[in-house]
Amino acid sequence: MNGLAEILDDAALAGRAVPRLTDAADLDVPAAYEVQRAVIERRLARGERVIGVKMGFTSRAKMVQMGVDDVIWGLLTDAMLVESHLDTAGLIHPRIEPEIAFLLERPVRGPADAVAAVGGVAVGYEVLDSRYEDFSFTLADVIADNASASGFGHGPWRPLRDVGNLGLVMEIDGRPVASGSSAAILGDPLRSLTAAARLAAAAGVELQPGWVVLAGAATAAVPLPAGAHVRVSAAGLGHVEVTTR
Ligand code: OOG
Ligand code: MG
Repeated sequence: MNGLAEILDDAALAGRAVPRLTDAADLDVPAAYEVQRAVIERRLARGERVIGVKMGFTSRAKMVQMGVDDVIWGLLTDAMLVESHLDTAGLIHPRIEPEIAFLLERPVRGPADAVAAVGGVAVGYEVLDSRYEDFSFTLADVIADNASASGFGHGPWRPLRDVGNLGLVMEIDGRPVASGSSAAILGDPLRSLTAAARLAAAAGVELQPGWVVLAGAATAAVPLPAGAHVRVSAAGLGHVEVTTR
């Protein structure tokens, strides 16, 4: 697992794509999550901290775009949190997608704890940067690659409210590039939060107070160029912006 994790981690550090692991190795889903964990361990060894989890393929739009049809999860570290500017120079082929984010204010030991643990909800975005050539992978490949996680940001935290059907719009340089409804995320992003709690519990991970949970994109991701201004808004949650260079 460590050799495979090293391939992916080096690819991320160098900003250079690698062939899919499954082209050369037999990798099933449990083994892929072991590789993912080893990738995270390498980040932790460099001083990063886990600050949340992300869900992937919780909407049909994403499943169809990437040709994968299982919900997956990955881990977010503090180094992935984007404030208002992102340098894309070190990235391979970044994409951006709108997200709904939850902030936990209590530990979550299992799905039954999840909703009561939420301290806030926000509109967010995720920057994906698959470490694989052509952004192409199997389910096991993308799990090993920490679900393509690269960066994320969120708008102001709001008290939890019904987020089951919020209009989401993502604009680049003032032009709408993706729009949809939060209902596309498993029918309600709260279901994705509960699923995150279930997957984490099964993996022996306790979600911590202060952690962020990204529920998954409601729309397909779009290429993120340098020198762009991106704005993602969700009805009732305000907006979040990021400028790339
Ligand atoms: C994998 C990550 C999927 C989401 O929100 O569905 C994801 C990818 O599309 O490269 O983050
Ligand atoms: Mg995502």
